[in-house]
Amino acid sequence: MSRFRFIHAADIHLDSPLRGLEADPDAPADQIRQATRAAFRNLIDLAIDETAAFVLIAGDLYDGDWQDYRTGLFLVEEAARLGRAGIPLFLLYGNHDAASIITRHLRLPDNTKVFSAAKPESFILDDHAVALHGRSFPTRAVTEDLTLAYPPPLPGHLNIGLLHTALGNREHDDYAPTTLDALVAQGYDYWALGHVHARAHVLAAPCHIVFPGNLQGRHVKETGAKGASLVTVEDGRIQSVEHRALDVLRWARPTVDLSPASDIDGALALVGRAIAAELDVADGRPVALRLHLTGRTAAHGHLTTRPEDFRQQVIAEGRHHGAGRVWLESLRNETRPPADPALLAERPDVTGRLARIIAEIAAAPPPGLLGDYPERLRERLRAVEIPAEHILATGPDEATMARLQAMVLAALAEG
Ligand SMILES: [Mn+2]
Repeated sequence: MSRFRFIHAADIHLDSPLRGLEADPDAPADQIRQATRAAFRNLIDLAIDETAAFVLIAGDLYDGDWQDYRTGLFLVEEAARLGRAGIPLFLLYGNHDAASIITRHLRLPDNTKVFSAAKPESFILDDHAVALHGRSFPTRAVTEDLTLAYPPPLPGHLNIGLLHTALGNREHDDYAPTTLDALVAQGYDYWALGHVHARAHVLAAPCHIVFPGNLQGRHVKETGAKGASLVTVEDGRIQSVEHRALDVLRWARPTVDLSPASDIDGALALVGRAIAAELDVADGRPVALRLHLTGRTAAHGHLTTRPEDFRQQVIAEGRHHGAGRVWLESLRNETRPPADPALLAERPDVTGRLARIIAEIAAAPPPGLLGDYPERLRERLRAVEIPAEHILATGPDEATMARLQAMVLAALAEG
C-alpha cells in the first residue's frame, strides 16, 4: 500500500495587519503584527512534523506588494526550511499577489515552484504519481474562467487542480469565476482552491473540492479556527481531508443574553462565562472579541448610561484569565430595559401616569422646557460661537427627545 500526505493552504496574506485592535492601547502590537508570520511558521512546522510529500498554496500568499524586502526574505527562509526537510512547495498567485502587483522579486529556493501566470502549467511528481495543474493570476481582476484552459487529467496519476476563485461566493470579489459542476467535470481528484476565507469542503466523489480558509483570521469577521487542510492519499485515492488549526490569535463574536441578570454583577458573571467558553474553544490562543449583549435586563440602565465603566468591567473579566489572553474589539449593547417602556404608559399606577406625561412632553416639548439652562450655558461659553443649527440655539429636536424619553423610561422601568 502506498500512502502519503500533502498540505493545502491558501490566503496567507503575509504581513497583513490585523484590524480592529488599534483602539486598545494595551493590545500587543508586536504579537498582532507578527500573527500572519507565526501562523505561516506553524504551517511549515506541520508539513515537517507530518513529513508531507508536498505543500500547496492556492493564492494570496502575499497581501499585496511588499512594504519592503523583509516579507520576501521571510518567505525565502521558511521555504528553505521546508526544502531542508526535503519537501517541495508549490505556489499559485491570486488577486492580492498577482504578477502585475508584486514589484520586488527574490530568487526562491530550489524546492519552490511557482505556477505560470501566462498559461496553465503542470508539475508531475513521479515519486507519488501526482500531477498538479494551476495558473497564477496575471492581474488583480481576472474575470474569465481560468479552468477552461486547464489540461485534462493525466492518466495513472492523482490529479490536483490549483485555482484562486470566488466560486460564486458573494462575499468575495468574483474573480476567476467557475462552477462546482465545471470543476467536477474536469475529472481531477482534488481541487485545491483559494480566495474564499471561510473553510469549505465539497465531496462529489471521487472529487474533493476544498477551500482551506485563510491561515490566520485578520479581523472580527474572520472568526473561528483558521488553518490548512491535511490530505491523506492511499493507493492513489484521497482517503481523508482534515482541517488543522494553525492560527495564533482567534476572533469571536459571541452573543450574551443578559436577561437572566438582575444587576450589573449578574451581567458580568454571564459575560465572564461567555469569555471563558471562547477561550476554551481557542485552545490556549489569545482571543479578540466583539461582544453582543442582548435581552431585557435590569443592567440596561447601567450599560446605557455608563458604557465606559461597563467596558472596563468587561476588560477586567478578560484579565481574570491573565494578561494578554482576551482583547475586546468592541462591545455592542443591544440590551433593552426589563419592562417595555411602551407598556409602562398603560399601567394604572403613578408610574403609568409619569410615563404618559413623559410621552406628551416628548411629542410636543413645551416652550421653556429647559428653563434658563441654555441661557446659563451660553453665558459660560461666551467665547464660543454657537452655530445656528446647534441644539442650544434650536431647542431639542425629535431624535434627542426620543432618546431622552427612552432613558427616562428605562430608569423608571428599573425603579
Ligand atoms: Mn483572494
